[in-house]
Amino acid sequence: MVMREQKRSRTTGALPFNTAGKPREGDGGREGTAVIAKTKPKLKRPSLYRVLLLNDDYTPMDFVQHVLQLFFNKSPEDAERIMLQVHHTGVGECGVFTYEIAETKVTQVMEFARKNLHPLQCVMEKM
Ligand code: TYC
Repeated sequence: MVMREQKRSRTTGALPFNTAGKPREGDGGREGTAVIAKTKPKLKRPSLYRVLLLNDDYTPMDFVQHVLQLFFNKSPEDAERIMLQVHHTGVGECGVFTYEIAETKVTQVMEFARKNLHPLQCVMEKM
């Protein structure tokens, strides 16, 4: 029997002919090719949430301004403008954040208001 030297597949190391001298077909004719699974880079932008203050008849105006400066880093001028917007229209925007930050802000404001016995309401809404 004549044994020819065979070159192994670079990718699988398989020999191209079997011991009977027949071409291997176990790979459906793809011998020498490699399948590389593409994994999609799943980069989704996080959803954003608007944090809002709601109006009520009892929370003092200066307390609301204080909240806006303390928890939302607003200037005294912006804090007054937003407070008046809430006072006149019923609702005003404190800021836009990702879910966890928005949730934390709402919790902090609500706790601060309750501790000071004010009925101030702070909520978040998906944009
Ligand atoms: N309406 C309140 C008042 O007249 C002031 C106020 C403003 C309360 C904004 C809540 O989110 C608020 N004292």
